[in-house]
Amino acid sequence: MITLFHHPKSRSTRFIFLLEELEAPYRIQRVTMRRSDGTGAVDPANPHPHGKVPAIADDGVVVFESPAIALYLTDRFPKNGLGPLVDDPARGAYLSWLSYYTGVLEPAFMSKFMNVEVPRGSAGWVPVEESMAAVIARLSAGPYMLGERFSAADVLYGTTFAMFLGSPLMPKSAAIEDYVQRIVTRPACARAQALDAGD
Ligand SMILES: N[C@@H](CCC(=O)N[C@@H](CS)C(=O)NCC(=O)O)C(=O)O
Repeated sequence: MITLFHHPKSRSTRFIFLLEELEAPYRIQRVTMRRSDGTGAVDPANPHPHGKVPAIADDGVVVFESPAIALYLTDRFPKNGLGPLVDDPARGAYLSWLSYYTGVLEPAFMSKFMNVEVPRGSAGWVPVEESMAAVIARLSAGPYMLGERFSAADVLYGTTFAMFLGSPLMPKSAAIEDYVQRIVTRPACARAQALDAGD
């Protein structure tokens, strides 16, 4: 049984979406967290080393950081094919785009938000316009990050883009708008929204 350490309307909401897609056995444990307005506090029940969400526990095995959690869950619950397994040729793209999500895409958005120029050649990420161009190129080859196949990577990318649509941080793109529609109209996403605050 998976325990999801969750705070409403945060990065952990998308893991309710993923767990619903996987049809995995899980329970939600609501935790407090520090908020950007200075309110809130780390919850001692949360096993994440910085008190962030998401984190999961699987019969005592703790996993934190979104790409690691996505990979762990899709390996652990393969029934619905939400992540290519180790012998699948699509595994390489899957690992790459999962890692890219927190290694490049999120820092790219954060740099723009903070109005900080990305130091080329030393930073491990790139400006958001360059990052989004790579994602859009990827999506021109198929409806999902892995081409024809919906995966946990789309849960991360689709929910993030849904949040940034219309924001000045986000380059305008019809391809991204269409992609967001494909992801957020999935029944599991609606179930996650309903479960988000009222578990
Ligand atoms: N790199 C982490 C980021 C997690 C994260 O920053 N989550 C926010 C909520 S959306 C949080 O827990 N903030 C509270 C804090 O920073 O203490 C991941 O992708 O899982």
